[in-house]
Parts: sequence; structure tokens; C-alpha cells
Amino acid sequence: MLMVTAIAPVNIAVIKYWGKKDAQKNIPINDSISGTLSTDVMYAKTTVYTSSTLEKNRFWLNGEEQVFEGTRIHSCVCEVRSKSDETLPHLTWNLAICSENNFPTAAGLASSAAGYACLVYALGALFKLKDELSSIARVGSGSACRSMYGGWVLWQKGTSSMSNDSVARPIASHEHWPEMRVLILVVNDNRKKHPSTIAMQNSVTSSSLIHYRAKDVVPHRIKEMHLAILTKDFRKFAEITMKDSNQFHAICLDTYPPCFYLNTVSQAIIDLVHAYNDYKGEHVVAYTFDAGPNACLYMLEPVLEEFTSIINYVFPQPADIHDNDYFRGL
Ligand code: 2P0
Repeated sequence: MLMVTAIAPVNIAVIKYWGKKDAQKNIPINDSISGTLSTDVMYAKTTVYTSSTLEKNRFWLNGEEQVFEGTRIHSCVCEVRSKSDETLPHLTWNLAICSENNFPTAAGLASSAAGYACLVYALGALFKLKDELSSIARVGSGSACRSMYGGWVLWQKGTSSMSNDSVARPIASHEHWPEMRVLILVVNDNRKKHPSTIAMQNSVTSSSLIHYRAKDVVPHRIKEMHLAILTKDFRKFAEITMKDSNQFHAICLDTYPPCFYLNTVSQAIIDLVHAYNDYKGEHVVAYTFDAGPNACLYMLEPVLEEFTSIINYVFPQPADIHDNDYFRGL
């Protein structure tokens, strides 16, 4: 009997991944950059157990058993096994996999990124595989390859849809920008109504803006964002982050039929951030929204207290919800 438990944190993209060249392997049409949260905040925890006596493969998510055969979880297991040392005695034993998130699942808060990164890391430890874990995590869920690393991470689209060089790599460590903080404002923790895998395929086939973005916007933005992170230029970082989030949601509207991820509360948060930045005379807070209405706000430590108090004033919390469910630090 062997058992491995791993934890992987959520990552929040500042240059978004949206659209695939190859839907089977999750090869993206553009590069993306994200920040990985620290391991004690929002994370997935996965335990992989194997024994010669297990009768079949089984998988539980947040305590409920799920289908295993034919799923992306199954594909990740097959990928790790196919690259592992075939003389390992436990390579062919069945697996019991238990995964849980300490935050809302599938609410547009990168739960699949943390979940698949965690699974692949645990499988790698179980089957003694160290290389290629980023590209295997990518097969599970594109953005998962970025959660394989801490700090600031670049996921390269790779050179062709057939190649396996679409991998994530760290560009700066967590310690590089220790003043950086993230507030997560949970506007709605329901499952998203347009799963991102399907929605981004619809965008690729129906939006013209997505192709302009991938070809003419993202390459330049990636260079600018990389430099802003390396030089800790928060103003530039914030401007690009907000513009990229807005362009991603413009593509969602340009998709036919459109997908609406932002709601009126999300829009009020966007207005508030711009009003606060205007009041400060520079960009001190940056919003970014994934495939859901929940806001991820990047800011530096000195701004955190004042901005949090404004959020509390403008969006009073229900009395029965503890602060920590709303405000999370990087
Ligand atoms: C991102 N998102 O860069 C973007 C921004 C959502 C909006 O990566 O189909 O769950 O599993 O590869 O990774 C969500 O997409 O999609 C995502 P699949 P994934 O974070």
C-alpha cells in the first residue's frame, strides 16, 4: 500500500488564457501569465492511495464519488503512468483519489487549476516522475500547468499544436514581490453557467476579436507584463491586468451566443477600483475577473487596509460570514 497527499494553490491570471489550438491536449492560442497564491490560502488537497487489493479506480471530489473512467482525471493518470518507470511494482495497481477544495468549486476561482496541479504532483510523487509534470497537468486543465509553480508564472503556447513544448515556467519567485496582496471578493459562489472549456471553444469558432487578441495584442502584453513584474512596476502591472481582464470579457460578449460572466456587482467593483485609483492619482489597485463574477484584486500591502475598509463600507457583508471567506492574501 502506498499513499501520497499534496496541496496546490490557486493561480490568478493577469494575462488570460482563453482559446485552444488543440482541445484534446489543451494547447492554448496565446501565452498567459499568472500569480500563484501562497499554499495556506486557497488550495486543493489531493490524496492518492494505491494498493494491489483495490478492485477498481475510484475518485471523490469534496466527499462525493465521481465517475473516473474516461474523464480528464483518468487521462492524467494514464499520462503519468505511460511516462513512469515500467518496472515499478505498483504501476498497474488501481488508485483511490480523494480531492477537496477549501473554496467554492467551479465558481470561476481556478478550482480546476489547483485540482489538476495537485493531482499530477501527487501522481508524480507516487510514480517517481519529476519531469513533464507541467505538460501533464495542462492535459488535465490548461491553467493547471501554471499552478505547478509558486510565484509568477508564464505559460507558453508552444511552437505548434502537435508539440509538447506548451509548458509553464516560473519567471519570478513569491519572494520577489513580497508586498503583493490579492483580495478575492466572492460575489457569487454558484457553479458557473458557461463551463470554460466549452465557452472558449465557442469563442474560437465565433469571435473575431479573440484571433486579433491572440495575434496582435497578447505577444506585446506578455513582454510588458513580464517586465512590469521583474521591475515591480505596479502602475504598469495594474494597467495591463485590468485591460487584459476587460478584453477577455469583451471576447465573451463577442462570442455567439455570448457568455456573461460579470454581473452588476462585478461592474460596481470595476467602477469602484477606477474611482479609487483616480482619487489616489495613480493605479494602486487592479481588478481581474475569470470565468465568473468574482473579483480578484491585486494591490500592494500599504493599500490593503484602506481599500478593504472601503469595500466593507460599499459592500457590507452578511453578519454570519466571517471576514476570511471574503478577503484572502497572496
Ligand atoms: C485563465 N481561465 O487564464 C483563464 C481566464 C478562465 C478565464 O484558465 O478547458 O479551466 O480546463 O483548459 O484551465 C479557465 O480555463 O480550462 C482559465 P481548460 P481552464 O486563468
